[in-house]
Amino acid sequence: MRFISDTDLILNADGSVYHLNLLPGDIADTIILVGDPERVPQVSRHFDTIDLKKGKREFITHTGVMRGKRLSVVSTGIGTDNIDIVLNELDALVNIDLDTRMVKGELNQLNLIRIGTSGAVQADIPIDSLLVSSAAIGLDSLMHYYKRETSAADEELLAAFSKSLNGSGSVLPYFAAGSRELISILGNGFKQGITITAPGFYAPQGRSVRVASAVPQFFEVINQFEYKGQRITNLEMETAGIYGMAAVLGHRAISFNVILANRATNVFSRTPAETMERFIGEVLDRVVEYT
Ligand code: R1P
Repeated sequence: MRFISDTDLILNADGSVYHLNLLPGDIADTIILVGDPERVPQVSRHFDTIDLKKGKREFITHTGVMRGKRLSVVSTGIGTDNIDIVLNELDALVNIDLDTRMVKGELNQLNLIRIGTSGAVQADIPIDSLLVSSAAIGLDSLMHYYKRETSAADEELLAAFSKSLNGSGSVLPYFAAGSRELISILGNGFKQGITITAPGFYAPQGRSVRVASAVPQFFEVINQFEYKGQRITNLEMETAGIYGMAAVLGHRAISFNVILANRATNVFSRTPAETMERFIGEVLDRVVEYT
């Protein structure tokens, strides 16, 4: 077994992982991931007890118990660069002996459940609805840095998408699927589709404010792309990283997208806070019952 050096995995003076500031016993094996740190107390106020509150930078963690089920909620901030940090450090907490710096013999598997906001790209996806990412296409570069296996079918879809988006090609996308098991259990009954994970909010999601986009065909391609009956449903900034990293590390992940905007109809929710509150409750009910 390989020894993990002090700089490959940095620990704080108290032995906690560097960015999350957490010790191994601090997290449950079912973890809700949210982008906004202010969403952490919104989730944990549904717990019957909150036993731990820790944080550093944008990474806030609350751990507690809801109807007998131990749960953690962790904020990731925005983007897949943060997802790289959060998933590696959560994994280290359960799969590396932080005293000996050796990988543990058995894999400890986490359930990672994202509840995030997102914009729909199809006119028929209602505002204030919940959508499950069956898979995601990453337009960021995170998963290009990890050795991973992808299926021929996923590669075919990716090649078709890449051809439509790029033509000559400056964006190198990757494909990452969620946990089939979690999606069939927790996502049952919700609309599903392929999510695009973007490396930014404005031009990388086809928005033009003051500077012209270098990829003017972006929105049209995403809206019209279809491959063997599958289409792209929404845009956000973490899911492909969560699905890709969960798969390489051996964890199970599902991403719930609270649809607050529809980019095809240019409409934004009038009740974003209420909508988020409602779906946090619905997702937690399912998590407590089924995981
Ligand atoms: C952009 O406003 C942020 O909102 C979405 C995007 O993925 C990005 O993180 O998710 P959260 O609401 O979970 O942060």
